Amino acid sequence: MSLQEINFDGIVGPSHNYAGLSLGNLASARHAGLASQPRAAALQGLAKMRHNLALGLAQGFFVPLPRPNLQFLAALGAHTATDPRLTAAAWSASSMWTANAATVSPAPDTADQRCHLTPANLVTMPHRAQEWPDTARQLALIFADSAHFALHAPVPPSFGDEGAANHMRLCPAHGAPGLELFVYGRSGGTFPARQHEQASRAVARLHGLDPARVLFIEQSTEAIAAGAFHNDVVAVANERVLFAHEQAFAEPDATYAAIRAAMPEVEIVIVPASAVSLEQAIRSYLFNAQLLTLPAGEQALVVPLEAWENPAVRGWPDAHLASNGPIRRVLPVDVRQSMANGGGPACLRLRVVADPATVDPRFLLSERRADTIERVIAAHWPEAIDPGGLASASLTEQVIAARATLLDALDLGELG
Ligand code: SUG
Repeated sequence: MSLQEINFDGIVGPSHNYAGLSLGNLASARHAGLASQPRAAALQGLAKMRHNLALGLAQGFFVPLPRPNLQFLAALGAHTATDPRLTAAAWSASSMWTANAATVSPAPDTADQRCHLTPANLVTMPHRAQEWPDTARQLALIFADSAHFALHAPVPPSFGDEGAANHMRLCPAHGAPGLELFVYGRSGGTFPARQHEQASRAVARLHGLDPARVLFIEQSTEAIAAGAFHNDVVAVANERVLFAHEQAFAEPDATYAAIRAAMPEVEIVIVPASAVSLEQAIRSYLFNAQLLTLPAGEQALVVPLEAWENPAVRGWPDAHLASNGPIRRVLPVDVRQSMANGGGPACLRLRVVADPATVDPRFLLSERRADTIERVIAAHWPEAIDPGGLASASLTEQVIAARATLLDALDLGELG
């Protein structure tokens, strides 16, 4: 049994568009109404997956959910011409951000030594709340092996749960028992706090975690007000390393002390606001990075180009690399189409620690499977979508057919 981290990225769906649906997500608001490029978006996402595969890392994927979601509109007594916001919600390709698909507790952390997954209910935003039933169907296929995986129902509303985006895990090595950190927000600020403390506590209980190996941490209200709608916009963890902005947590000193008490070998890398302001961190998504352990054992930070090319932000990685800190490589990737909707490299992936042999192999990426996916995207994904034209019959037909072609090419007809 060889446990390793597998990153499951969401393939960007053919209906990817900029409708400005997410209050508190500044990039989504800034790009509202602009034309999107679904084909380029999906190819960028695939290139990121290939990049990580080439580093020697295990890579999986989730396929896009069915869009437009006509059942969602029907349940509201609506149709595509009722209200442009509802239409945009039914068309949203937001399931690409699989960090919000579920919370995952690897087997070494749980009472029954199985990997536990709870799909996120995403109740704060209507366009996201429609995701979980189809996400749960996909999880049930990928992680069908019940000797190794336990799948839960989502936490009931009204306790908002946004999944792994508000969950971090520190451990000596992926396959060893870890310390799980659940970050929640307190409501009442300018923007919605999407992760409810009770949702985090429910997930920890349902997953059978040892209370001594779990911390519940409040996100700082200033981070949420500045546009950190998820904790993964200001912090990321991998094995022994926690990489966070100085203003990520409500009570930073108490938080670091509690982490150190539970895991003395932790290396906490804090970026001070004097080096990168909260505003610059959120605009560049420096922290919405994949912190990965490369096969040789060193840690690499996969950052969006926006962070790498921003002179005000770039000084920090340059100084850290020169200081021989725990992050040894910084690798930029181009996911601009996703970034324009507030989704960076970390949002696009769900981390699962498992033996790849226990996962449905149809969802694991190889160069060959990547070629198949790329061919389908290049031939069938729309080149551009104007959010004003979402309901057109020809676009609807194209988007439905594109997904069906992908499922067919991947032998995943049962998700049709
Ligand atoms: O929920 N954007 C997503 C971005 C999610 C990023 N995920 C993580 N940080 N893990 C969101 O706000 C934009 C939709 C629109 O405006 O059309 C959107 O849903």
